[in-house]
Amino acid sequence: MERIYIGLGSNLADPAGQLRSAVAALEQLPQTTLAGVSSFYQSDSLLPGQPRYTNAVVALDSSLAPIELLDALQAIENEQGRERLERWGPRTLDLDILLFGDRLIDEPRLKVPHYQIQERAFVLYPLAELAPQDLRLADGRALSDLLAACPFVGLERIFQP
Ligand code: A4P
Ligand code: MG
Repeated sequence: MERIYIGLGSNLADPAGQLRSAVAALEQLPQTTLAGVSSFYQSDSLLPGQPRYTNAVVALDSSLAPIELLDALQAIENEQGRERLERWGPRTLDLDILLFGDRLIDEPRLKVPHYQIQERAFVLYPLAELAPQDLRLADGRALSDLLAACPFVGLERIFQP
């Protein structure tokens, strides 16, 4: 079993409902137990002209291999109506593998830790609700240092599920 953190995001078709459906789907994954769900947060899109996002982080304990998990996440995205019209386009559901145990993964389909974690308050703050305070990423960076360098700006905590 490895501890995995998944970032959830949606900015279409009832985002909070999309996130709740995704949590229910993650709970059903084989060889996997749900270990925690963060609060939900709203923030403006990184790209102008898109609806605001709702984001959250989920902790899983799983014995799935990383690519098996990625396949399962993409199946959940597709089941929830994700259409890949353009990269970075608005989406009903985005599921990103943020951290996977203490693995560093650099494959064409999968990079872990997820890129730009350090710039994204909507990832770091929900992650910090679930992770141990002394968490280090597989590349050695301390979560506490990333948080200290990424102000809680523009984030609105909407509720605790
Ligand atoms: N991929 C590589 N590494 C990973 C990983 N660790 N987890 C590959 C998941 N997938 C990974 O992703 C493209 C490809 O990345 C996948 O096929 C997979 O093999 P995608 O989900 O199809 O495309 P995308 O979501 O458009 O790209 P990406 O890079 O995930 O977009 P971002 O960076 O997530 O940006 N503003 C706010 N406030 N909140 C947001 O959540 N999200 C975005 C999307 C922009 N602005 C936002 C938010
Ligand atoms: Mg994605």
